[in-house]
Amino acid sequence: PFLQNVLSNHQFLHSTVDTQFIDENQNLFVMKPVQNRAQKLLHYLGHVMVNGPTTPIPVKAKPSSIDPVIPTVPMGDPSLGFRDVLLREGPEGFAKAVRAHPGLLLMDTTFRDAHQSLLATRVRTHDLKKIAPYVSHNFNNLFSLENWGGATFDVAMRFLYECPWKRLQELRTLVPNVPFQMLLRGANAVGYTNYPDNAVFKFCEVAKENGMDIFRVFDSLNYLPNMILGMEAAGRAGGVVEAAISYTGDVSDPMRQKYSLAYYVKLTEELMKAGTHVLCIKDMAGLLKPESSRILISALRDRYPDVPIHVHTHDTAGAGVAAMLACAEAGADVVDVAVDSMAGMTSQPSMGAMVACTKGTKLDTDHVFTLVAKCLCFYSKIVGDLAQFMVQNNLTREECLRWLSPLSPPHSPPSQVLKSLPRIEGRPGATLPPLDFDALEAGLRLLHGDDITEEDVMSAAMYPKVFQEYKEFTGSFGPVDCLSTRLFLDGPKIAEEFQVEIERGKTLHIKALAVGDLNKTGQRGVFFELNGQLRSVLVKDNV
Ligand code: 3PY
Ligand code: ZN
Repeated sequence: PFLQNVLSNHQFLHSTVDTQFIDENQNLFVMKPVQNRAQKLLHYLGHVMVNGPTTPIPVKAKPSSIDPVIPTVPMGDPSLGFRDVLLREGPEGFAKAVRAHPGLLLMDTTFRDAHQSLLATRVRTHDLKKIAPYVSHNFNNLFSLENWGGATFDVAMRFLYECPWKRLQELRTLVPNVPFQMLLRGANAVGYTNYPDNAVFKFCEVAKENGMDIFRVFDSLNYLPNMILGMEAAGRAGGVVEAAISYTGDVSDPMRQKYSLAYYVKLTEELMKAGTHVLCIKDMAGLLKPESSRILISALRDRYPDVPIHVHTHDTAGAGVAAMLACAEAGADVVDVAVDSMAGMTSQPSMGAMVACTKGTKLDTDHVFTLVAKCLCFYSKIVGDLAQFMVQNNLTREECLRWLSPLSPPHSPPSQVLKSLPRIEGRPGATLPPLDFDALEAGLRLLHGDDITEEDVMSAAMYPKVFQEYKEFTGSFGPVDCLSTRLFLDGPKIAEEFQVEIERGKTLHIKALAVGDLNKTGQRGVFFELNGQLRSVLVKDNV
């Protein structure tokens, strides 16, 4: 905190004081961690035992006390998959192999969009790692496994206090054979804002180095300059470029002309010119019906016989399986599904249903139904940000509509949306000065010490404040990503004994002993046994 105060001090920043001493003695600012990892984790557990979960859980559901049963995998390497084709033949060869594949291919969204849609992106790396070997061994014929991008990057740091890059690295080691796929928000990369172009290019480069293969690039308004920037960044990094058209309207309704078939055909033409390896239709609102699917996909298939077509939908209205079957029959090569326990509603259609519906037909996915059904047994809840906002603020539908109406074009001119905010002509990133990665890294080293990596620099470039808070949190509470999800959310019960592996071969044996009475300063002592020795931490009671 002292250092932050110095670095945000106006006089300090604007050099109206003599800071030469600081320039010459920067080592004074490299703070050594005051506690070791074990003590920090005890501090975390004590904090949860006294004050409850550190990450907001939108419903009052408690994590199950029954540990999930993890299906076993055979010894040895998993069978070859499409990633082996990609590594051998590059993005163009991969696209050809996908087109040449006889049956329907699937992308499994369980590790990203499914839990983003159903569980507010709260599935932790700890749990993903447990099921990853099973996926690698039994789902080796997937087109890809979507496991990154979208909100996962932000939420990993903001709410789960874990490093999104480490998730990617660890899953890559566990799943060497299935291509990894991510969602890239065009020029907004994995954030909610505009970044200088070099930040987007660097981001894709580092993502590729860490094991990402396929970049689904979209812009929610289909703004071509933003999409093309993201496509260039993914392509230059050596990734498979999958340009995604955001679908809205209804191409089967001749009365709806704004987003007509002609609109999608024209956009596809631009994306093909920009050199996409794979074309995606991204039906993020679950609007595709069997008839609109047939019209759209067969029109694109006729015009572009060589490009793989990949379709993404959400099962919000319950028509997902019917629509995806129609897409596949009309010539789509790949559709998105999630494992059955994480499918349906606002998530993707069920993998089991697609596997069963295509079995024995020319679209056979070649997946074994019983193996699909065995996957994941996570806890479940639905969170819609808007629904939550309405409930928290006690808003009726009418009040909410009144509140939203100045924001919804075309009823209002843009001035009501922008108010007094500055206006930018053209693509915002084009006029932003390049990001100085060296200066950013130097600043991070000053604040957080020398173990700042290239990946950390990218996290800070995307989410400066979230990264800062994540480093502060883990600086005080240690590697909480090593804790099981029940311990992370709920802490241990008194007298519970458990192990925490903080690194390969280094395991802490912990027993929770007692929570003490409130003292005069509003704190409680929490007592543990750590590797056979008594330890205590003092925790402020916030309740
Ligand atoms: C995201 O940007 O996170 C999405 O899932 C968009 O559909
Ligand atoms: Zn989606």
